[in-house]
Amino acid sequence: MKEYYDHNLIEKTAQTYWESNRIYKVEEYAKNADGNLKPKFFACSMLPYPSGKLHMGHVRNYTINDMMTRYMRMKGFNVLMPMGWDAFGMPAENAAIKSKISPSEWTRNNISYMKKQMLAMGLAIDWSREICACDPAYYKWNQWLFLKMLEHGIVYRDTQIVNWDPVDKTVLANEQVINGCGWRSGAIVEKREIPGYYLRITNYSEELLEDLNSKLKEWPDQVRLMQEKWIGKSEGLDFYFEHQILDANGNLFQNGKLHVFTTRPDTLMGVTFCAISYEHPLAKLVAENNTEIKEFLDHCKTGGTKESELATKERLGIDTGLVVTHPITKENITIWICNYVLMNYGNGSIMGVPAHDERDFHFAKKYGIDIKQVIAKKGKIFDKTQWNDWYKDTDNAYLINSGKYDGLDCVSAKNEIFSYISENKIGKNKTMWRLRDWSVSRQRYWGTPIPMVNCSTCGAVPLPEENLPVLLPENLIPDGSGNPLKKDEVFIKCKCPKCGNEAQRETDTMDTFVDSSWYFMRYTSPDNKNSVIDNRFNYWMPMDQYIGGIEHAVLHLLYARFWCKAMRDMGLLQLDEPIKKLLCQGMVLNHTYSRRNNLGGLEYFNSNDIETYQNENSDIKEYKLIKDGSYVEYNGISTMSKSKNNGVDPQVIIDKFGADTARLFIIFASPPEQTLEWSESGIEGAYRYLKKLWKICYTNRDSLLNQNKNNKEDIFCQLNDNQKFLRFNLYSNLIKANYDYKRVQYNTVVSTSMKILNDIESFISREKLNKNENYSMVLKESIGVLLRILYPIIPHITWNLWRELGYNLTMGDIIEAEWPEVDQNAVLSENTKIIVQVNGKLRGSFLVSSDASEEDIKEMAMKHESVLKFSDNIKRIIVVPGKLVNIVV
Ligand code: ANZ
Ligand code: ZN
Repeated sequence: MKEYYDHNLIEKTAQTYWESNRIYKVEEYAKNADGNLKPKFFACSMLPYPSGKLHMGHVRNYTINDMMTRYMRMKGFNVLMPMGWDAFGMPAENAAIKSKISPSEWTRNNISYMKKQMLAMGLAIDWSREICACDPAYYKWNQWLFLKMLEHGIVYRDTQIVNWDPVDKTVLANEQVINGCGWRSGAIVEKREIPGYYLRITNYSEELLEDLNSKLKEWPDQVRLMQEKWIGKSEGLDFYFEHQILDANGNLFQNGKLHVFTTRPDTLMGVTFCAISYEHPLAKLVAENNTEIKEFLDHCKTGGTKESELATKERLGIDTGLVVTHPITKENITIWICNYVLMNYGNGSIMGVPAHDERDFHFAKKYGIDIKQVIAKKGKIFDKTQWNDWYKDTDNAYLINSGKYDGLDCVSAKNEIFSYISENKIGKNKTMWRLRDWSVSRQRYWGTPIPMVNCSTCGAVPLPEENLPVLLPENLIPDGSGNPLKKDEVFIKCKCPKCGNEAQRETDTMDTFVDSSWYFMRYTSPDNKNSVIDNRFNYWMPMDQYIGGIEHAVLHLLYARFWCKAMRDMGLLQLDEPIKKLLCQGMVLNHTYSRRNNLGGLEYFNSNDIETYQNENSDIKEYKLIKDGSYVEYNGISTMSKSKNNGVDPQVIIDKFGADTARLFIIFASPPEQTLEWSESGIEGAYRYLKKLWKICYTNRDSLLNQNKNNKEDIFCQLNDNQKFLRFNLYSNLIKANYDYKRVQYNTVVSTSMKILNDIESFISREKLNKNENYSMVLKESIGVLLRILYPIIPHITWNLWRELGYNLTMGDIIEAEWPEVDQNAVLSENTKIIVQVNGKLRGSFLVSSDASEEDIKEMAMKHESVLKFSDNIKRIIVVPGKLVNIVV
């Protein structure tokens, strides 16, 4: 055994052993020593994008995952922790444009580097199940599932609206539209309709919503709430306003009915305008002979398609000069076209109630439309010049200015107005959903080719299954002017599967969310060439624990849920929800420093490049760049990111201190679900702890190695108080650690193990003169428990010490060692813990039997190591039986 903690050597040795013995490879239906089936546990981290190297967020995610699975393995579970690569997507294309290497080469290089880093972190991954989204062996099944879904009517073709760059003549992703302009050409981006494929996720709206509360009880509330909002069930009234508008042929336009959807029928008497979307057929009709309106519609078409962009857009509108009739008052109501009415929600048209809807309020104010208050509250005064949130409240509110409905509360008014509308057959209750079908076509190169062929006679024709996979050419280098597949003759040219004539292969590829919607299922059957999943799926699924960032709360996790349900309905599996338990780990934060440069932009600096000066006479700190002494500003703590230049490269930490230090710090610094503040001194503290652990084991190696007595029962009564006390503390702490492991409060597992090590340390120093067999036995027992509590967090050092100190001889390798049992005898309440104080200050504690006399306690306190140095100055000793001893000096 080496005298000093050599993290490099220890981690290399352990990792080499683990890899060459394929320690983490798992098989289904594994049995325990008694021949019984072990329960299974499938825990998985969200699939990383191979961007180049691991960042701290990855490291945190995988460390939590790794700790959990190592613990579960010791608890007797058959554990699967797999890993894969979300290897398709835009960044690879952007890198290719910049550095002229193919996305394939760039991606594969990154994967091999990041995999090395994962190995260096000592993750207990079953690499035999590795999945890579850009491997034909994987994406073939994307294509196969796509065709199945087409067969089952879950995939359909329709037009989609995309961002069109008129100069580069290409479709842009939302990220490529910057302030409404193309990122490369700078041209104003237009919206265009092109054909594309959709998945009918909306068929599952009701079930996706329902199951959130009935089947996902172990998901964070926050995620469930976000999904609920995203699905957006809304119950309201769908009715129409009558009108006399004629179409080009002189017939009543849409039968003289303008349909609207409202969740507030109680405000019907407050309608002062109606509004339609710029994409509404009526808008198109009026634009035909009105250039001003046509220009307005054209203007609305510019800008991105991103929802966040639409939401923050300035509210604009134009009066069409047309009117509809109010269903109750029969007054004329003007129709406006306005940019905040969405075509793909409700009817694409609304009744405007400026007094009680905030968007309508601002719109009406801007265009001088009448604002008519119809809802009032006691003690509140309505002010037309300013929006107030109570205007939209229905609680304790009542109707005014509403004729026969005056005085009714909102609920009764809703009912009354609904009765009127339904009796007159002008509308009915309706449920609207915010969720839209999932558009999966991307006009990009680096993705799964959509397995369709476009034939001039037969249209879009699916490829037969035996032609899969449609291979994506890997040698193309995009130049930024659109999808290179479009220019690849070899790829495009093919025969129509239906008529046999020359046809063109589809050049759109699939949204990369397709890859991540079901990859975790494939981990169960990764090598099956003949089917997408097999029997092994039933053994492992549903996933017991999923771990990843909250940024995936909606899209990825909703798509994954949908995908599972769709596969179920196609008869491929029998499962309603794929993921039992979800943990969203918190972000990693760090200090941020910046300065304005000459061009007025913000320039960020890494804390490594900064020196801090503390002004002696005040609290003010100053920050300077080390290289030239110039001042920078401290911006506080924020999420580690490239853009803020405040990242810490995990590799640097691993090289300098080792993976165990990095892991220990990350686990200790914060509970898994909370944010974690990076701290240099925290890293150093973790490193010191490992050195101390090593040192204590090293110094006592002889006692530990030579100790083979382990029949606790019959010698328990022979132990001295010190030994009993250590065991009492040890098992009390084990109880605490068990509790924290169960509730995934991992940071306090570390503090508990720090306490255990301190207890062991003071035990050793107290028993200096008393190193008999019992001493060694208790020491060995305690260190054995400590190593196992720590092993899931810091597997390398503990694996090594376990062997060096001979624990493996009786208990096997620590990886499969049984989780320590609490010795209930040691924590029985016949022992009482007495606290020792000197002048009221806590100095330590010891254990006495519950029936010890005051004299006994006094005597033991005097002998306590922390009191010995005061022996000569003791003035008084106060004993509170069963609690504490205070020594006054
Ligand atoms: C009148 C009204 C009065 C409304 C009031 C709200 C408050 P949720 O809850 O999200 O379903 N709306 C209907 N269709 C729309 C569309 N295509 N684009 C934009 N807005 C639309 O929202 C329903 C409400 O959003 C509807 O109720 C309608 O405005 C508006 F005091 O009708 B409301
Ligand atoms: Zn054909």
